Amino acid sequence: MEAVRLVDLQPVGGERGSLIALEQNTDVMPFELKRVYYIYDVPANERRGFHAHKTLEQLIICPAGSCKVDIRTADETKTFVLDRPDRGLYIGQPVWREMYDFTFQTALIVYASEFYDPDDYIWDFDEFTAFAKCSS
Ligand code: T46
Repeated sequence: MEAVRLVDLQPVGGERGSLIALEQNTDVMPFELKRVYYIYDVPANERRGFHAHKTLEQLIICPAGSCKVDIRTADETKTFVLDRPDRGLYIGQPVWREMYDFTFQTALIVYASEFYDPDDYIWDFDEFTAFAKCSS
């Protein structure tokens, strides 16, 4: 499975609006869910992320507004635009991520495979590059 991929989410829709349900251990969320957090009120010129994880897998969804996510793996650099509630970004590892260009009232919801653990973070880009080479 690719370390980073866009996933289409299936809305249940109709005249009353739309609903998307997510379940753990499925194609869209291929891990056991341990944590959910969300990010909002991000100033337009702010950039977040700038780290990788050693073990964490995540599914990131932008149900309102939009932002960009730059992704670096051992062999590629890619920019994803998250601007639809029915599309998510799966991020495994080793993946360096940076989020930016948040529009007004953007919210990002993140489903994570692990509890919060500061020791799982890699903040140094050179350390990430070495880690990514070892992992590939
Ligand atoms: C990621 C991207 C997409 C907690 O106390 N618990 C948590 O579960 C998280 C995620 C963060 N925090 C604290 C740690 C910091 O004091 O919240 C503060 C902001 O966290 P951070 O600077 O890591 O936020 P982002 O937006 O740069 O990164 C976050 C996640 O940390 C990261 O895993 O992949 O969102």
